[in-house]
Amino acid sequence: MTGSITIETTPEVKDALSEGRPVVALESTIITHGMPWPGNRDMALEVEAVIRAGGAVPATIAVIEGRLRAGLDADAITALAQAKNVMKLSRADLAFALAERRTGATTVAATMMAAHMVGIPVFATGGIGGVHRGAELSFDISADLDELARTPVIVVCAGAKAILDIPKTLEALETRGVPVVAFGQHEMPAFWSRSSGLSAPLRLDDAEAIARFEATRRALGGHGGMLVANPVPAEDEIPAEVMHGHIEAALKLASDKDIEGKAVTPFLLGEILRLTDGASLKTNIALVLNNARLAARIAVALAAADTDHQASDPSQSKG
Ligand code: PSU
Ligand code: MN
Repeated sequence: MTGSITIETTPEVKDALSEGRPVVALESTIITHGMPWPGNRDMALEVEAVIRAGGAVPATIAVIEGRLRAGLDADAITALAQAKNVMKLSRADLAFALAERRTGATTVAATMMAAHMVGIPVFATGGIGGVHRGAELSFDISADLDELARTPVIVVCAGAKAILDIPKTLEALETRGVPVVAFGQHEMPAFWSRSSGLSAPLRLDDAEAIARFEATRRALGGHGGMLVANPVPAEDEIPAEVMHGHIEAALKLASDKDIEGKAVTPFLLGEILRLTDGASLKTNIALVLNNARLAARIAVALAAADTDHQASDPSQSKG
């Protein structure tokens, strides 16, 4: 039995894609498992507004009652933000949710899959999954890393959270051939903080340069994704020294409570929210908005480059 999955798009997303206009994909796990209600809904709607203001069309990806959707309207986002028992979907279980008619939020990995299927080249999020601390014993390495290796979508994040092992995450990305580009600074940002103490493998300073790099990767062939690490704005950051203690406390509690598997990241985020008295959420929202702004600029630059390319090469024209 073979077949193809239909991705349901809103008319806005469908028109933009068919006309080659810029579109930015957004994940939904950050809504259902990353932030509490109602801040999660406010964040999701604000992110979409920022992308529109940047001249691109937002497409939030999720599985709603067994249907894979790219583009959710405000009512659908609000419903998802309050829904209970939403699955957290990665590559391993995206098809399960479709087959079993479940509702699920897509992680970075599953969002990349859907974005690529529908033809969206860039995606904005907060943080990616990575190599967890103690992974040498737990084997807890996010499927996001393998997805970045295989699926050609640019993921704009604010770096890897310091709840992860950032050096090991960078090593794993390098092994998988994933370029990691810090935006506007040499240092790898660490999500709530602008600095991680580690230098990023690559640095670029504007969206056009990222689009040129991507075009060259495509021309070279056989590439997967790219990770753009965009530091949180200085006025919104929580310095690494302040986060350090909270992260250690959250990790200890997770270990005492034997939190495992998919539950680890949501547990740590919730604990850090509590330990910072809500400050981590404010920073989280600010960095996602900042990433959405950059992703829109990259989408605009990519669309302009495609148009130029078609104009100069008649064989590439859509006629
Ligand atoms: N980082 C955040 N918020 C999130 C996530 C990461 O700050 O909500 C989510 C993303 O969807 C990411 C996923 O893809 O967690 C990684 O989960 P895991 O480590 O279980 O692969
Ligand atoms: Mn994991």
